[in-house]
Amino acid sequence: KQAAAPQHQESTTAETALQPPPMYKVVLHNDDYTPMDFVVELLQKFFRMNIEQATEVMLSVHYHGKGICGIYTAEIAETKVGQVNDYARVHEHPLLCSMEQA
Ligand code: TYC
Repeated sequence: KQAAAPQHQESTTAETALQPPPMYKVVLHNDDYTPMDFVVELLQKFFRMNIEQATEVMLSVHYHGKGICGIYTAEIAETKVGQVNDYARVHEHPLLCSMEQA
C-alpha cells in the first residue's frame, strides 16, 4: 500500500530549524442554543480576550456561522479545542470548536 502524500512541505535537517511550524486556526461554530454570555466568558477564559474582543468574536460567529478564536501551533490548537469542547459539554451546551490549517 502506498503511503499518503505529505500534507505539507518536507525539508532537510539543515533547513528544518529555519522553517516555521505549521499553524492552525482555532474555529468556533455557531449554534442556536449556546447562550451568548457563555460564549463571551469562554473566549475570555481560554483565549485571554477582554470583554470587548470576546463580544466582537461571539457576534461575528453568531452572524457569519463561524469565526477564528486564534492561530496556534498544532499542540496548542489541539489543547484549546479540547478545553473548549470539554467546557461546553460540562455545561451541557452544544457549542463546537475545531481547528483548520491556517
Ligand atoms: N447563536 C447563539 C445564540 O443566539 C450564540 C452563539 C454564538 C452560539 C457563538 C455559539 O459559537 C457560538 N444564543
